Amino acid sequence: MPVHNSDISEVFNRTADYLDIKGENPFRIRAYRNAARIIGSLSRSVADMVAHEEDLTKIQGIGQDLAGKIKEIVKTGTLPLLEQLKRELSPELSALMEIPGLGPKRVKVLYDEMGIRSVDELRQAAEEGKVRTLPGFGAKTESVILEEIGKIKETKKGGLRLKLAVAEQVVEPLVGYLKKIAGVKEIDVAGSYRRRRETVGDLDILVACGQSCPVMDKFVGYEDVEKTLSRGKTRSSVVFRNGIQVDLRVVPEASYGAALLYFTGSKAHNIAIRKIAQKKKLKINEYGVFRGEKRIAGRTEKDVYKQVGLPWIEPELREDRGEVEAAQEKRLPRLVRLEDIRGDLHVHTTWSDGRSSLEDMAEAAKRLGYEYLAVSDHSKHVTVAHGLDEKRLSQQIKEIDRLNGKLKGLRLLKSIELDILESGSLDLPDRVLEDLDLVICSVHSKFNLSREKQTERIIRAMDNPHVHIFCHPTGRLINERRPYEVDLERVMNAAKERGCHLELNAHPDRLDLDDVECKRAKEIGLKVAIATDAHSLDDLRFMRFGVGQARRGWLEPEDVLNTKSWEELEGFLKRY
Ligand code: DGT
Ligand code: CA
Ligand code: CA
Ligand code: ZN
Repeated sequence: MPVHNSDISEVFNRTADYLDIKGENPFRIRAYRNAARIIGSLSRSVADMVAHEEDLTKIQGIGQDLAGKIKEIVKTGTLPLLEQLKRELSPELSALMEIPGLGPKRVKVLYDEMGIRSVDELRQAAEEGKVRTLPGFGAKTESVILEEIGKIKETKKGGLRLKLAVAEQVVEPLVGYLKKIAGVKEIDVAGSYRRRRETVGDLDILVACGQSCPVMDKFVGYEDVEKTLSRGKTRSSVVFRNGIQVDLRVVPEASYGAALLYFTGSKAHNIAIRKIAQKKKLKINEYGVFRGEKRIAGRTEKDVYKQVGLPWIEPELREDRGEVEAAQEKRLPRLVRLEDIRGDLHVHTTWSDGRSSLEDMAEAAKRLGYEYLAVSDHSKHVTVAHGLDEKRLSQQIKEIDRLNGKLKGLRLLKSIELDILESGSLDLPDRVLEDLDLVICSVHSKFNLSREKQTERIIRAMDNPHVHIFCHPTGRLINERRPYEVDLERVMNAAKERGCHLELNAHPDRLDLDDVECKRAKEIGLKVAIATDAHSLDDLRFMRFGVGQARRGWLEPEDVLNTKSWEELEGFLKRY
């Protein structure tokens, strides 16, 4: 059974966590964390590379030793070291570390001081008021822990939602495999996946094929399938080994469009469409549009929409957030597309914590057809990322000038990702910012300020007339870290007043701003920069996730800064 990159990364991270709790050598721990990060952000399947006997050491940052461990994980799904650590300490420490606010450091204290080895033991100790007595905990932390334990129970009930990028890694090979089966005429992944939601609950695949097509047998026999939940002629459900449920439905060609519309959803959109159909005395379902007994549409989505008097609606809009009314009034947006994007405005290189060189990043951007690429390494306050001080920044500027002299067709923009300090001041002086084409800034620490203080801090940063873009505006990490407390509407209005812009960070773990916030930014009249925050060549391809989220937020090319040519963009970067 193939192992996904995210599984490998998880094994490395777990191993690092356990070593941390055991109090092992920090360098050894860091090596595992680096490996997790590198594998987690690769766009190629490592299991595939192993299957093709490719040399893993050609992956940047992977040496002989790690290559051997990766092969071990691909083969067995785990590492002997991790299994031994689990036996030695407790297999349930992983679950403890997943509680927000409880990293390996705190779990170590719980384990060392009180011998807590599982979530249940922790809950009991917290309920008895014992946790607050531990060094670095306190009554507040104790009550937060109890609250979070309650939430785990709730989300477990609702089931795990997979990040879109992870779902993509699972579903693309599956679709490739199903497509090749003789008799398959059409295939689409419907549901939330097609609507490009940031996470998906399950995957809904739709196939049109003739009689006696073996697609169902091949589907349940697919190598990634761990369990078959149900199996029928027209519908089967299976669970993949990473826990995701995949439904396959087979429909006749004449109903394909109606079924695609139905299973793409959202449910709220479907209900809104059905209401319109009913007013026209039509019946609509997954088989077609019917007047009495007669099917009058069903072959394509477009036919179905047409019969209810609507133009085709882009899947990303189908959330019943005004798209049906907009369609009726012929004012649907012309959503931004990946091809509209002319450059990336936030990337890192080996000058700070990126894993690819400046020159390699430039070449990769050229291959993507970009006209410009902003080199925005971290500034000095972010020491863990080797942030640049004044001196190194001016060295980098010289290097960019040199490269710009020889790169044809791509312009490297001189940029920096400033760290916003707790006070709202920035960590490099104004005189160095004057030499840059683009200044972006973000919050990397002190996530727990009050809403008022966090909002003030960010607005104060934008008071600096050199700042152009405020990045990953809520700081959230999908499924991992909630947004910090901030009055985003105030931040947006302040940005607007100052001629600043907001980023939609396209990293699939962030997608920050989210869809609803993008729409709000547009309504306020702000422009959004869709940028990848790439730390490697492969990461540059995260742009597609950002574009998906922007489309869900109704953004059109004119709402997005990096659909403009550099000449136009330069105009937009003038502060008021
Ligand atoms: P997910 O899987 O939670 O990320 O979200 P979806 O949207 O993929 O939802 P899912 O998998 O439960 O169902 C796929 C689509 O099927 C859904 O978007 C709309 C349609 N659908 C499911 N149940 C109903 C229903 O009760 N009524 C209507 N009108 N449509 C439904
Ligand atoms: Ca679904
Ligand atoms: Ca489903
Ligand atoms: Zn960054």
